[in-house]
Amino acid sequence: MTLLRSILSVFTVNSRKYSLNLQSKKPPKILITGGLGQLGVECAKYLRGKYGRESVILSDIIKPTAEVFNDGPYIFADILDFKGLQRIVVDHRVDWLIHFSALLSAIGEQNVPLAVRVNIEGMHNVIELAKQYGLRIFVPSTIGAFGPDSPRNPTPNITVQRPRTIYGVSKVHAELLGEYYFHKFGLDFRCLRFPGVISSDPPGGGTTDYAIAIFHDVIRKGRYECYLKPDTMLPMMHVRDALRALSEYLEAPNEMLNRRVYNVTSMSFTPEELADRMVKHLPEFQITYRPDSRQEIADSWPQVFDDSEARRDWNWKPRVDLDDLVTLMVKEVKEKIAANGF
Ligand code: VAH
Repeated sequence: MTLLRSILSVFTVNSRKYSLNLQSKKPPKILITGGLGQLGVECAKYLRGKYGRESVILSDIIKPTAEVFNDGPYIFADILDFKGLQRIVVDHRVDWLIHFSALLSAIGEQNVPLAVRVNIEGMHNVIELAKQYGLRIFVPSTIGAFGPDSPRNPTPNITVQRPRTIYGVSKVHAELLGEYYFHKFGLDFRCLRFPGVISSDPPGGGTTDYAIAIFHDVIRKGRYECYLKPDTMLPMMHVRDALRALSEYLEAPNEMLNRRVYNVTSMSFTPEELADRMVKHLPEFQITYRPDSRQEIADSWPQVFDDSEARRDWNWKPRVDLDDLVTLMVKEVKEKIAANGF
């Protein structure tokens, strides 16, 4: 037993033991799909920090930058090509799958047939793949999985879900399909409903993206025109909390999980509140408001997210509050603009 205890002690990260199946002594081999979306690159960096550079394979159908390519294993993977996915799982002996491929809320509304193919057919492929190869599979869901009939403040983990975007519909489908495969086949399906995730990488077709674009525009141009009304409250989270939530949830022993889909959040704020906090760091800037079609989407979403079940079951706890988020974003966006000039 002492040998096992010493091996297990090697893997203590951030005072958490990650749940190893006792057979294998190696860290899990992780495949990330949709790797060049908002979360992929940062997620790969974070998990490589825990499991080693070669343990995390980033994939997408787009050519990566040299920086991303040199950061660790990167391969082509089309989630609409089931045979290709099977080959990757076999050739790379994948254990865990993190499925980030999806068209987000605003861009999905502009191309519904593509959103159906990528978000729904893609989900069919990865869930069947995970079942066939006994993978642990993580699929992100969203506040967007709720609609105008759902209680908005707070929005509990279990309540009516009638979303009004194809993105939301596809994510409710993913949640229900994952839970079905868990109950029917014992598949280790895990899903977190994220609020708007705030990272320094430019946004990608969402409705909460104003909270990222505002930093890029204000730092570059000293002004920002917001497409949501000043008092539009939405749940939000800094990417550091999002990746820690994902990782802690993926490591949680099955016996801790009473659900397979959990709300998680860090805070809720409005564009006005965000701008007020930014003034401390960026004195001279102008914000104007010109709501567009995304206002209707935001008005159908939760204002405050209830993540009490995640806190109860696997000890989720956010660490980055609004002031930290603004400080981190000002620093990181300035660095990105200085480095890339964009
Ligand atoms: C979007 N950022 O706005 C995404 C997310 C929580 C919102 O799903 O579509």
